[in-house]
Amino acid sequence: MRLSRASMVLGFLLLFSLFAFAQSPAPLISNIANRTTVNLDGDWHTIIDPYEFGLQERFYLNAHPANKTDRVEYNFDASPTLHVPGDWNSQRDQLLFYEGPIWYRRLFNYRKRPGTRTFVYFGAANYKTRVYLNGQELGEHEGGFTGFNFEATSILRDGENFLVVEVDNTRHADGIPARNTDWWNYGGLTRDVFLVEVPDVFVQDYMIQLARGSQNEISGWVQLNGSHGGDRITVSIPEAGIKQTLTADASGHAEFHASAKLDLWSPEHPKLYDVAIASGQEAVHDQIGFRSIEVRGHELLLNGKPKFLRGIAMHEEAPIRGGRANTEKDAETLFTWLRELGCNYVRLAHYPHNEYEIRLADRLGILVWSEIPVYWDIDWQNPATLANAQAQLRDEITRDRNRAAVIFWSMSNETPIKPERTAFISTLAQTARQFDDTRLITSALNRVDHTSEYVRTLSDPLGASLDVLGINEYIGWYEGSVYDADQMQWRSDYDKPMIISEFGADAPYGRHGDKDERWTEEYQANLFRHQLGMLDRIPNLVGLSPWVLVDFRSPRRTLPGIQDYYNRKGLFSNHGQKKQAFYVLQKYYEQKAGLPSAAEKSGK
Ligand code: GCB
Repeated sequence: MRLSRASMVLGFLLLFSLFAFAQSPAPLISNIANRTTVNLDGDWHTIIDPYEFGLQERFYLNAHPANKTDRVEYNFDASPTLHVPGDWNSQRDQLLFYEGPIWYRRLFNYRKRPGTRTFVYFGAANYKTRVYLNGQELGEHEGGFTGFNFEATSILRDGENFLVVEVDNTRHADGIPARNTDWWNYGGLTRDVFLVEVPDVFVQDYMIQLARGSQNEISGWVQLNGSHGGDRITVSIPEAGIKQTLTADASGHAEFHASAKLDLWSPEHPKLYDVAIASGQEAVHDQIGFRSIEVRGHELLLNGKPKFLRGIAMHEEAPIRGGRANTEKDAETLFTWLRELGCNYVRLAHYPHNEYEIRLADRLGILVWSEIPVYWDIDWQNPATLANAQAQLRDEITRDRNRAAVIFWSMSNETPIKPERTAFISTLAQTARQFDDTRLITSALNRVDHTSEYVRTLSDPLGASLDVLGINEYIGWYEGSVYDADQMQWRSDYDKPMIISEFGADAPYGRHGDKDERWTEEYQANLFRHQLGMLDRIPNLVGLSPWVLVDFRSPRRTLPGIQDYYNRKGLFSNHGQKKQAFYVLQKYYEQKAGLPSAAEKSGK
């Protein structure tokens, strides 16, 4: 068959339009937990598509053969299910290492209500996602750890609807993260899926926080969706005696300022106020804490007073059952363990964690470092990669900027020093400050100068763009000996607070030996003792988050009998057993908090 030039051009244009005009998600709706929703979690039928036939075969049509001669080579009804929310790797043995697309389908009944708009909301899907409703594309999304939503109002119908979602966890050199990390590349619809029902004009998002540096002035804004201006919005915080009526401008935006004597949120007293944002028929409720977080020289001030962060780093991995953590119960288990350790702070590595964790941190009074997965080396010079990182940052901040627990936005982890990287991350820092000027900006750095054998100096130019400096160091594990820590001095070119954001050693639970034998609990505990001694001599130190709360899965950790695809630097094993180093750190934190030690309490 010969194609005419015109039809080739047309074909090309059609193809181009498919890629160029794929819909982006609608602006993210915040506070999903307190909206009217229909939960679409459960067992979804799935088709694995390693050779990427799904698009060509139009899986999104959920088609059935129209007659006996018709060729339809796929069948969702006859295909196995995967549970949503959930990664696929830990649900089916044959998918443990799978990287590629899997298509999901969910049928649901719906009854449309007049005056209501409906969005399909995904808490997260790793990594690229295409969403189709009743055979029509709603749009696509990139990034594995942030929420996204599409408006579905005009495509939804009364009665049965079908939602088809392609999720592809292929790693990409220009992705965020890029191809190489130290965690499992869990694919799938890893967080809850909802339909969200809102009025025609609705409260899409808001920020209600203390103004930067203030302890009694609340300031913020409300953003309506569907407004042409003039809508009235009432913000009330009854317990603080605040009730204000605002008027939306032509873009649906309204600013808010109020002074009040507030009972401030802190780890010791995690006070949350009921806040209501009402407009038209809608009233969105939230529970919001108010606290200030600032830097003065190299001090970190919470509510105006110096604060020391007794922390731990953790991945979003479910304890005991394994796989991605994605329920309230998972969050409760992890936070119970870190509280038992004596923490008032957690580094949520290396990507935005689910909202259950952040909400729980707010209720329990655990301060949070939240991070986007700009990890190791990425495609620094690619504008699309920067736009992707900025979008992930925007959606992370949109979801969590009303949570008092979150004090740090972290831009990156262990990135190599080079001009294009410093420019990239500095741009991200600016972006973060535009979205939220009340929190502090940080990054975990690990390139330091060896000024002399026992002097390390932080002079990374990125330090200039940060409020707080995170340092990952592995003295005694990846570098030198455990005992080097006894003499090590730390300096910084910046008069800024410093956090040791990682140190650690691998030890499978129950593996014993003497304190100088690698891969033993004794080695890990000994390393912690020497590290903690060193940390006490760092003048700018405002906290630490050793690596890591729980052993976690990683495909690069293959050592048989020891790692077996787990990074073993946890203080807990993945089955929840405490290693010796747990008790070393627990004791240190008791001293830091001025508490009697467990041994003193029991009178031993
Ligand atoms: C690091 C990384 C972390 C790794 C850890 C390790 O520096 O930030 O993601 O898992 O070291 O165990 O090597």
